[in-house]
Amino acid sequence: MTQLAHSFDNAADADSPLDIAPVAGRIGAEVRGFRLAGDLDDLTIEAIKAALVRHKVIFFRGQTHLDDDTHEAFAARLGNPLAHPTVPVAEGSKYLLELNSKEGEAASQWHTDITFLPAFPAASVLRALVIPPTGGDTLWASGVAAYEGLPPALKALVADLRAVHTNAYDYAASRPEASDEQIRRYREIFASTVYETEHPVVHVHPISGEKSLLLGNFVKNIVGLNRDDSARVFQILQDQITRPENVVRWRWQPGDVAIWDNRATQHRAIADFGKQRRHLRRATIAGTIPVALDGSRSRALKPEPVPVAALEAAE
Ligand SMILES: O=C(O)CCC(=O)C(=O)O
Ligand SMILES: [Fe+2]
Repeated sequence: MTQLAHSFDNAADADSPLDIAPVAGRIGAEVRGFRLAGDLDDLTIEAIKAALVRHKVIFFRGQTHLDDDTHEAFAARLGNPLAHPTVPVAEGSKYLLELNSKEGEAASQWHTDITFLPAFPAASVLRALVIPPTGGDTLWASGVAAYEGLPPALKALVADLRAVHTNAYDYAASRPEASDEQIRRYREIFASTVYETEHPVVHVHPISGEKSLLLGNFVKNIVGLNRDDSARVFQILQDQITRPENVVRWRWQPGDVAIWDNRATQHRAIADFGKQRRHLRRATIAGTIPVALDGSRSRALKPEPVPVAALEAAE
């Protein structure tokens, strides 16, 4: 496989058997004329995985033939499926997460999926069932392009930083528009068990070896800084990740599937669709424990601190 000149180059790989059309300059590509299924051969699966690591998020239009079973069967070909640790699975599915909006609610804060766990997901596979005629696009940002774009002084700063990620954040404060029902759902379901994990702010991608910034909405604080400094440093880095140059925006059609490399990206929905219905389902693939630039690993703080050796054994 040809090497990227550097990660800002989002060009298609000439050796890929897939028909790949990059979408934005640094992230995102459409795989054209392809039918996803649970029984794809190994070489095709390897080509999809390679495109995923290269482009960070890949899009497949027109997959209206997929149902929950074939969605799950395809996702299971990419790795070990992982159900959300606190949210019950979508009705009738084995491990899909339901994202069914009737009141305008959406995951509209920048985040990386489930980073409050040590071995947070490697990839997510999101399938659009119902999409409003206007609005409800999704954005993805490249943590790799963000890291590479940092000036040397900020690269030096982040090299040793670690951040605590948790699912127990102040939901109501971060979403003043949330309904009482949404706040209740957050407390009683999403945060029913509190998880906390300390991750490096920069980690080394386990496949590409690229360095990627790892932050997002589940970050509670940066270790060793007071609250105000933590918030300021977080914001400098978060702004770098979400710069439009590091982002791709996808206009959904029903039947579209987006697969993202959750180790190298953040994403968010755009909550501009009022009370129109918007319904998607997501499969999630288990990941490994991030490794910092100095070789150290992320570590679980809650529910119980887990010794690194036990985590390695469980990988
Ligand atoms: O609704 C969206 O566009 C994104 C939802 C999300 O965050 C996810 O599926 O992980
Ligand atoms: Fe998400």
